[in-house]
Amino acid sequence: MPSQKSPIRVAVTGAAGNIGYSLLFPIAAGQVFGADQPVILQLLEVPQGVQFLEGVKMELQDSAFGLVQDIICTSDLDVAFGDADAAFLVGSKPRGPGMERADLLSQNGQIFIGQGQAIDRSAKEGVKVLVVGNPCNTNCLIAAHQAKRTRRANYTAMTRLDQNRAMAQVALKAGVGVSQVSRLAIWGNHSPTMYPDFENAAVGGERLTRVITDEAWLKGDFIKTVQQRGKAIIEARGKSSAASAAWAAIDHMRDWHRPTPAGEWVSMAISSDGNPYGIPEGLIYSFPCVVDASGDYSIVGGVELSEFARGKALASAQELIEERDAIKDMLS
Ligand code: NAX
Repeated sequence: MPSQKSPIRVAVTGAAGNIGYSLLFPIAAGQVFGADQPVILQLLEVPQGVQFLEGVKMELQDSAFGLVQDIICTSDLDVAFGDADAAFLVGSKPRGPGMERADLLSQNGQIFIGQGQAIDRSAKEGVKVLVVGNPCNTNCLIAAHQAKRTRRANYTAMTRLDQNRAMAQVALKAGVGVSQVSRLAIWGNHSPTMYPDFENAAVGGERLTRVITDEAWLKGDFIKTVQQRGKAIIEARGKSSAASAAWAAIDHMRDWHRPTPAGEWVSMAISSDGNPYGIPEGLIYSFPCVVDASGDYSIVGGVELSEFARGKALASAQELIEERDAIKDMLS
């Protein structure tokens, strides 16, 4: 029987790219917004990408998804973000040969100024924005800076892939299923400085550090493996993570639309303003969060950070301050 709900509009940028290809089908199948929630897909590409996008649209049509009411392929920002309820900002410029990090920040910054302005002009006031395109925390900061009408707190960046990677490593080490691992939050930037907080995590409801007592592994190889996982995948596969990144985006957005189950946390990179942990303000920084029944997130309070953890959390904040300094003209 067709769903009685009215459709929501979901914008996806960079939709013809690798992550886009893995992301669109689960959205269309109801795995993000619910099995009874119809969707209108509003897909954005650069003009030279629209032709490929038309091919993706044909495949989406051929999948005969009952929930998909329309598929719009465009390179017009206001069409893509028009009345959007949710936006996945995946498209960005990859780092080219000889390109400095500062060039990457500034070239992507320009994209996210334009997209931020278009979202603020055209999307729904409460649009939920997830920035995936790298450097995602700072791209998100730039886009959020344009939010005058839309809700600035709803501009978030993705560290869920880092959380999922950390959970998988812990599960492998402990010899348990990944569903046994909880409260493993990522602090900081989506970059090799981020910190997976194993000290507050649990395995099978027990403190992780009681289950995995190999402290040298936790403080050494574990953190390093999670921080360097993206690079390891490029080396092994010859291409960057795509399906796992898409699934992390699905997890992030799905978990932002439902109350977080008791005892679980979700990592979300959000505004650091007013955070209770002394992380410098004015950044998009990943914290352990929970989502309430209205679909609003908040930072988990009362998490104890050891001196080791605090050092790592602040080092990642320092990197974000440097990224922000590099694009400060875009925030004026
Ligand atoms: P691809 O290069 O396969 O696809 C990107 C797509 O974006 C291309 O089709 C391109 O035409 C399009 N695009 C570029 N600029 C655009 C613009 N201004 N407007 C609309 N579309 C635009 O990259 P893919 O593997 O899909 O990765 C996308 C982004 O995700 C990259 O920035 C990547 O670094 C980032 N990642 C972020 C992760 C995270 O955890 N936050 C992990 C995975 C991934 O590395």
